[in-house]
Amino acid sequence: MPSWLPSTGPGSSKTSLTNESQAILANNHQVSQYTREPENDSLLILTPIKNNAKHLGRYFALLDKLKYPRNRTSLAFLVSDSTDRTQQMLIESKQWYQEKAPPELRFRRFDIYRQDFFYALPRKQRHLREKQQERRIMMARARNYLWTRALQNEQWVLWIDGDLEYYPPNIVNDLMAYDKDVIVPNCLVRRRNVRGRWKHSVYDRNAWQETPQSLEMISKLKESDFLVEGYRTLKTYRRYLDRFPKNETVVPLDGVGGTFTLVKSHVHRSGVGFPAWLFQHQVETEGFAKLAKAHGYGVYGLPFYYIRHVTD
Ligand SMILES: Nc1nc2c(ncn2[C@@H]2O[C@H](COP(=O)(O)OP(=O)(O)O)[C@@H](O)[C@H]2O)c(=O)[nH]1
Ligand SMILES: [Mg+2]
Repeated sequence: MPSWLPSTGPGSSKTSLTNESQAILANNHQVSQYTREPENDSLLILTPIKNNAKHLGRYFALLDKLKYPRNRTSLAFLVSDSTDRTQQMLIESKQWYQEKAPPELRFRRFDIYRQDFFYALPRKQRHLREKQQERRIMMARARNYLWTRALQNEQWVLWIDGDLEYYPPNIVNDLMAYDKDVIVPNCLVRRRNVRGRWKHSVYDRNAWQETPQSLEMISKLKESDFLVEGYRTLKTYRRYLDRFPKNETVVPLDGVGGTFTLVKSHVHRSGVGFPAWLFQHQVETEGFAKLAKAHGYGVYGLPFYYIRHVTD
């Protein structure tokens, strides 16, 4: 077993949480209305990945805790333009899980694809507004390469980013229970405030609902205008997942991110992928949500079901 992989078992330190984090994330039990026990369905987990070596130990530690049956779970990665040990570590983990690990840890399939796009953006620059359109188009292409190659007969596709810090073990069963075409939890991030205390806030601002003001703003755009969230210089008036009252546990969305996104496979199979061109002013995952809705599929979010992204 590669030394960087987590030792299995409940005490794994890679996924342990502080008391304060536990209190916030324990809320999930109240929000998930009921849990679905998977019968004969199967799941394909897809992760586009690039220079993600330092998060991979936790990535697998979290996967190992998932309650969804392993023998009905497949895993596929698309590695692009990576310059760190990401690819080598994935190969090591595949050898471990599929050849050496105890049978109950084996995945139905474990595929690693490599496709370079020769796109380099220093991690520090990846949130500059002027870089977003090209960066998100690259991501769209990566996601399309991945699902079109990896999807076989699975009923569910789960997109998970490589740099998540926490999600609860029962999340797949919980999300499936809502029985939606596309559904996302609320992806938070933990940052220190000015007084040095940890504070949780919404990380994934690609999950949003249109509002009368946002629709009004959109009506004045040129066809070639690209919209992106989270920039003071571009007000979009969308409603993010932290803007819902406590009684609205499941809400329709018009945009989603890809940090943790459960999709019924028939959505992708019917041709709904990730636009690598502007579709209703959006690309990639938000374009995907818009395209899914245009096809009549239901896209939903859970404002009070939390997962956590690493702190950049
Ligand atoms: N294949 C591929 N994966 C990428 C690329 N850029 C980022 N990723 C991966 O896609 C996921 C989301 O990217 P990330 O940079 O974390 O996005 P952010 O959290 O929205 O800033 C992570 O798993 C990354 O490792 C890319 O160009 N190609
Ligand atoms: Mg990320």
